Amino acid sequence: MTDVADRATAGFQREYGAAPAGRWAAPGRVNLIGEHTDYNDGFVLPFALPLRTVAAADRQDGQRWTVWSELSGETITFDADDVAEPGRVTGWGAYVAGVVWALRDAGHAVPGARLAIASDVPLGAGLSSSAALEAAVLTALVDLGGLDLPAARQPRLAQRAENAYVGAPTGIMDQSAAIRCRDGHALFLDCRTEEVEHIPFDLHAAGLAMLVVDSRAPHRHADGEYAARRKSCEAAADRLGVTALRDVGVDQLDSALARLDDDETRRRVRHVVTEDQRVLDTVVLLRAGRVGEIGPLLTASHASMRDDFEITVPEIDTAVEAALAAGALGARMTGGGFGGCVLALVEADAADAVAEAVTAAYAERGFQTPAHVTVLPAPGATRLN
Ligand code: GAF
Repeated sequence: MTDVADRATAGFQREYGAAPAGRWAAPGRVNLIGEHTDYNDGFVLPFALPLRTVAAADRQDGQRWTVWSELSGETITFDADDVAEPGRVTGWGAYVAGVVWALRDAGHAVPGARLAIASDVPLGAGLSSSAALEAAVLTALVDLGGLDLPAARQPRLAQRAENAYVGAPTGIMDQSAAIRCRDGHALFLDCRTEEVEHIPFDLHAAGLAMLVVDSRAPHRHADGEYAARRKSCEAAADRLGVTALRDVGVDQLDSALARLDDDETRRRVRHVVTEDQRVLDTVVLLRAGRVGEIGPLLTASHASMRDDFEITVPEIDTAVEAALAAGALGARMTGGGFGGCVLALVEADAADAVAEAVTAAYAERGFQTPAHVTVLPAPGATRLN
């Protein structure tokens, strides 16, 4: 297939009969560790994928936005009235309109624009295609309009587009990854302060590879279940008298659990509190260059998502078990859950064998054949030449 930036440029040229003023790319992500911790003010450690969404764009007069997407083949147009309040633009266009709405709502003079969008980030695989789209459009509009919005403040705005315009109650991890990640590094993000540290993550030097397996599991009730987990965490924080579950340390976990009266809530809290600690422990190992030693933390994170947070599905658990049985150093589901992808940390020369073992385990259980790829940490959103 042609390069994604070329496809966006060609789409722009065809739709609008001119060359774009520029092209802006933003990546999908995987999360190395720290799941469902972001909306609990906790810690996450995602890295950007070499799969990107590209917006080719230029300004147009007036408060009008015209957007072509290669995925649907449609061109949509909306104006200032449509972005006066959330809800008027729906479907994929809502992610674009949401960004325009959030920028205007924050007081920015958003330029009218024509955009053409192409993407290599698969939809529905839990690799944050929506944040990649938001980030590509946001960086394009910020540059085209010369808006005063530094990169560190952009994720909150893109998250607002998703929460308030699209209506998905996500945390800030995916937008932060799409915008702030660096090549060769994982992004250690404190979701309360939004402070980041770029942690070197050199798989190659360690003789390792990161295998990403798309479970191909249909997202079952993902939206409702995500919202339910978030609610239950917020209710627990309330009952414990803390701002967010981030404020409960692992050393306080037992006493916190003793103050909660139902087992399900106790398990949800245990996941979040121990997961925050696993992120911190992973960062300590990576800072010391001990990449190969993070495997057990990844696997423990998976067990916690499976048993305590209850967000895995049989395809996902099968992929993790098969990868570990075939020699992976660690494996876990990545992303919001109920489908999506599994990460397996493997010796570089074992990647194929581990992938084959997962495929064989799938065949045995009659699941749809999974897709797989090995990835290295890539850069966040950027303007292309
Ligand atoms: C989804 C959400 F969008 C993120 O904010 C995060 O909560 C993640 O699920 C789970 O860690 O990707």
